[in-house]
Amino acid sequence: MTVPTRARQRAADLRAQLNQHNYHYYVLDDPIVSDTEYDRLLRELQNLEASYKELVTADSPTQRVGAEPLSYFKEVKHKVPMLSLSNAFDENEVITFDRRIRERIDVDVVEYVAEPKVDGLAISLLYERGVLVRGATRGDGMTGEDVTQNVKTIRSIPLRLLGNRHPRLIEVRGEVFMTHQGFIALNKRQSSAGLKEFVNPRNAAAGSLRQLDPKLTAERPLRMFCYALGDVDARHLPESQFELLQQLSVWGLAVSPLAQLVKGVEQCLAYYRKMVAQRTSLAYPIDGIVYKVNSLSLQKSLGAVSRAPRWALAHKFPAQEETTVVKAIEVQVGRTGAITPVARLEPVFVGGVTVSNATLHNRAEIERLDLRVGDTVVVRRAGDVIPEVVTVVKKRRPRTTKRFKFPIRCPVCHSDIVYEGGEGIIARCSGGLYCSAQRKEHLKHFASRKAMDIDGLGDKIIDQLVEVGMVQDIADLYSLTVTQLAGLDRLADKSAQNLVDALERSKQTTLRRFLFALGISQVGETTAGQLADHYGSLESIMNATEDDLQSLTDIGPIVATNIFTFFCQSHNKQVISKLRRRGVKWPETEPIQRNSSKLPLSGKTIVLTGTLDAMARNEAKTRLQDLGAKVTGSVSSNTDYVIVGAEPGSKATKAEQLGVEMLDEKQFMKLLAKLESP
Ligand code: 9MJ
Repeated sequence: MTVPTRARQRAADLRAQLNQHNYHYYVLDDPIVSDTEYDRLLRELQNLEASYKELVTADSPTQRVGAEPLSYFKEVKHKVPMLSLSNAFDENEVITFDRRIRERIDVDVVEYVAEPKVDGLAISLLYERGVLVRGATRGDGMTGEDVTQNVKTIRSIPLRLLGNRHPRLIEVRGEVFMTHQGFIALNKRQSSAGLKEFVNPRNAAAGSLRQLDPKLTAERPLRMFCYALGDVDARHLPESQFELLQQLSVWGLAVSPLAQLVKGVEQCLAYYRKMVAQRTSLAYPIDGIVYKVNSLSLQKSLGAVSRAPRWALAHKFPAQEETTVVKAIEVQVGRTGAITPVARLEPVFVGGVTVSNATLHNRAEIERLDLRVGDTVVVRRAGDVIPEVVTVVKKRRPRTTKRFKFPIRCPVCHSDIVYEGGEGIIARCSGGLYCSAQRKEHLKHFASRKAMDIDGLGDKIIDQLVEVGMVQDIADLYSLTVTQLAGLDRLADKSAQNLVDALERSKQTTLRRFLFALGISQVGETTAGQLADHYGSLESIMNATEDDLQSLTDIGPIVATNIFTFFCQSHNKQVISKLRRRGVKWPETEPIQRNSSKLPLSGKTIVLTGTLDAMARNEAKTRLQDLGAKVTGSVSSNTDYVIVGAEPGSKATKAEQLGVEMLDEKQFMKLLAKLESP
C-alpha cells in the first residue's frame, strides 16, 4: 500500500515534535507541553503507524516499548574498553593525583571538570548517523550485554539525536540511575504486588535494565546522564571535556547540570565540600565527585594505567551504608512515652561518623526486617538523619537466634504499654510523669534552647537529678542550690554556680517559650507562638474551650483537645502555679485582635464542613480569619454561617436543625471574591 504524502509528512512532524518534547522534559528539565498533550501526539503517531506499517522507523518514539521478551542477552565487545575510575578517599589522595598530573604534563595549574559521581550503572549507547542502534552494559569493561531493547524504553535517552550532520558513528557513555522518589515508588509497587523490594536505587536501576522483558523495564523510572565518548567516527569533535558535555546536550542527551570547570586542586576540593553539603538534597543518589582533566588532548597523552585513566579520579564520599553486627535490641522511652526500639551495634564508621546505635522506628519495622540479636545488618546514615537498619544479611545469621519479643511493660517504670496510631503502630508507656524516663525527657525539653534555654543543664545532669530524686517535676529545678548541685558527679563548684545563675536568668521568659516548654503533645514552637499572640495571657489560654482553640489557623480538633486536656489536669495546674511562685514570669501582651470591627466579617462566627474543591480547609480558614471572622470547629446557635463542601459531616445536619445559614462552595467563593476585592 502506498503511503499518502500527507500521512508521511504528519508522521515525520509528530516524531520531531515528540523528540523535542522529550528533550525539554528530560534534558532541559523544562517541559513545554502537558503529559496529556504528549500522550495525545504519541497516540496520533501510533494510529498513523498502525494504518501504514511502512511508516514505522527504528527511531520512532512509538518504538520505545513493544519488543518481544528475550531469552538471554547477547554479548557486546567494547571496541574501546569501558574504563573504571581510580578512587580517592581523602583530600591528600586528591592532592597527590593533581601533583602527578602537573609533573607529567609540566604545568602549574590544571583545569578540570568536576561533576557528581552518580550512583547507577555505566551504559554505552551507539548512534549511527544519529540513530540509536545499540545499548550495552559495561560488564567487565571489555565485554558487556546487549540491552538495546531496554535502553530504548528510557525516555531521557533520545532514539535519534537532535539536529543534523551527526557523526557517522558515535558511542556515548554515561550512567543510568533511578531517582530516590522513583525508587520509593517502585518499592511500594513491588511490596503491594508481593514482590521483593530493592535494597537501594543502584540495585533497582541495575535490576531494571537486566529485565529480559522490555515491558518491565519500561515501567521502571530510569534516567541517564552522559559523560564520555567511546568508539567514534566523526569529522569534528570537541576539544575539551566541558565542550563535550555541551555538545552532548545539544544532541539531546542529558548531562549532569552540576558539572563545573575548576582550576587547580583547591577548587576541586571546594567543589567537593559544596557537594557534600548538597548531597542529600539531590533527587538522585551520588557517591562522590569525579574530576577529569578538561583538555581531551591532555587526556590522550596522559593515557591509562591498568583499567583506569590517569586523567580522572573519583573522590568518594564517606560511605553511607556499612555492614555491622547487632549486639542488642533495646527500647527507649521518649518524652511523651512513645517507645522506640533501637539496635545497639558493633561500632562502625559510616557517613563520616562512628555509629553504634540505629533506630528501628517501631514494632512493625522489627517484624518487617525480622531483625534478631546477632544478625549482620546493613546500616545507613544519610546526612544528619538518624542511622537506620536497611536490611538484614540473612545469609550471615548465626544458627541460634531468637525472634525479638516486644515488651508489654515499660522497661523503666513497668507500667503497661498501650498501642495507638494506625494499626496500633505507636507503642506508648502509660506511666506518664510517674515514669522516670518520661520525666527526664520532659526536663530535657523544658531546659532546651528553644524552650526555657537553661544554659549548662545538659542531659547527663538531668539524668542524675532524676535518679537521685532531687527533681520530681520541672518546677523543682528552680529550688536547686549551689551546694546541692555541687554534690553531683562531674559538676565543679564553679559550674554549679553557673547553673544556678542560668536557672535564675531563665525565669524571665516569654509566654511563647513557656508554652512550648510545657511540652503539650503536638504543640511545637509555631503553635505555641500562635497561642501566645492570639490570647496574650496564660489565663486566657487555660480558660479557652476546645472550640475556641480551634479558631486558630494551625489548630485542628486533635491539638485543641491536647491543649484543653493538659490545662484541665490538676497536676499540670499545680506545676504551673509552683513555677510562677518560684519566679518564672513573662510580659503579658494584648491579644492580637483579628476581629477588628473594621473588617467585613468581624463578629461573625463561621464553621467549615466537608471538602472544598478550590482550596484546602486551612486556606479557607485563614482567608475567613483575615476577613475578621472567627472560624470554629462546631456548630451552635452562635454560628452565623456554615460553609458546606463535598461530603459534609454531621455539622451540616446540625446547622439545618438550628436553622443556621449554609453556603455551598459556589456561594462561598462568591462571598470571598466580593469581600476580598479591594
Ligand atoms: C559517574 N558515575 O557519574 C564517570 N561518572 O568517567 C562520571 N562516571 C566516568 N564520570 C570515566 N560522572 C569513567 C567513568
